[in-house]
Amino acid sequence: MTHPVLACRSCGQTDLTPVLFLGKMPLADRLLADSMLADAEPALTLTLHFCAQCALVQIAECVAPEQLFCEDYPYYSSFSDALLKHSRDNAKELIEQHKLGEKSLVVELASNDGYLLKNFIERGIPVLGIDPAEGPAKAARDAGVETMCAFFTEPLARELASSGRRADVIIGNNVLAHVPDLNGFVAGIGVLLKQEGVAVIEVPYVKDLIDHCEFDTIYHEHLCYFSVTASRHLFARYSLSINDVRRLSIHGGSLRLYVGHKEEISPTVDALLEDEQSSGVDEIHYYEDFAQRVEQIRESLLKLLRGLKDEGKRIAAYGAAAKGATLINYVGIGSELLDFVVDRNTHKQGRYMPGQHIPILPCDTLVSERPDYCLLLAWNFAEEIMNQQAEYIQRGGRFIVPIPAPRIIQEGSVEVH
Ligand code: JHZ
Repeated sequence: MTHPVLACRSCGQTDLTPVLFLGKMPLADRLLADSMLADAEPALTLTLHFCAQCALVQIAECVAPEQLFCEDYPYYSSFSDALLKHSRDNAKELIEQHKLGEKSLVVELASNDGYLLKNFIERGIPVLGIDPAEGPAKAARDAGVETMCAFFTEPLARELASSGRRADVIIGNNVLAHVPDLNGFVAGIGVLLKQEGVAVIEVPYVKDLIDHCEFDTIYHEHLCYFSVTASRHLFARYSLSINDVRRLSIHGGSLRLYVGHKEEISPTVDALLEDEQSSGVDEIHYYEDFAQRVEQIRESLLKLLRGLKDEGKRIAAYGAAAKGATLINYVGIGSELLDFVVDRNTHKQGRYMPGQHIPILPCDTLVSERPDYCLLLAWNFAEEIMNQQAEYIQRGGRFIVPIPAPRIIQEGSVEVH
């Protein structure tokens, strides 16, 4: 089921340096139904490595994508208002900047439930979504977004291009990290993108991951963790140029790369490359104390939760996020500490967290059950979630934010980094 990679997924170099060993972990988005609880669950090693040749950070393991992004894939983008706004703003800006209209084509790779493409449809702009997960793809079609249920590959790009469907804009948000054949995927972008077109790619930023110790965003779905340095090597191999880049706060810190066939590199790209070089993102030293910092979070979070339990407090968690599965399984937070997890996503409710088998319930359970503390597993949406949970907080409930260092949030002090 998993095959350790022997070579860098981008440049092929075979001498990867280990950075972090998370032990054996369940598959983060494999939420269990009642009928699955008695069966043995897959538990696979999870190890982070650094490629000294092209600076790409990556895990060594590779689970078959068909197993991860199946019909049962529970992640639906539309459950976060902040993400919907982020996507709407992105679409609006692209429509204006590139003067998109009824003769344009916008293709989204990993289009999920159509959360982003619907913004183009509303403005009469033709779109095509491509996503391998049947559940979200069906939701997108039901919402009127034309969606192919498929993995995006270079052969698929050739098929589309030869049938006259080359794209003015290709969007790929949170997909590059999930792709085992990185080179084929990027080659496909080159084939599908019109000569004057732009590919807009969002990836979680490895510098934010390391600086803020976001180790929970490491799971089997996320094969690679990108910097501008590593991305530039990858895209350049296919004569694609990163012409602009923005740092975004979404998902704990992301990069948005603007990629084209023509080289028109903005000073922002060089500035960020220089910043990466001076902070050492392209060298192994940068990653050397990461494992130790992760261990500190594990110890202090366990100490905090056990201390609260010893005082007789009840604790629940918010967000059956994939990152939540890494957090509770690596730290060792089971049902002796957490009573339940709440999540807005109706596809997740009624299921159980992988590994620890903690039940996932609707969000109003927080107010009806009123646990004293709520561990915020979806800490990347802290502001949005705490605003929604004003009643829980008013009645005395307190959130615990685990990353970058475990802390209890006092009423009225929502801090998000
Ligand atoms: P969320 C996802 O990871 C999926 P996850 C994926 N693997 C990826 O690449 C990264 O994002 C970038 C819920 N929620 O999105 C929804 C509420 O209940 O941070 C989600 O289940 N109420 C493709 O799964 C979870 O929390 C709310 O108000 O780690 C958040 O998961 C909000 C805002 C969210 O990421």
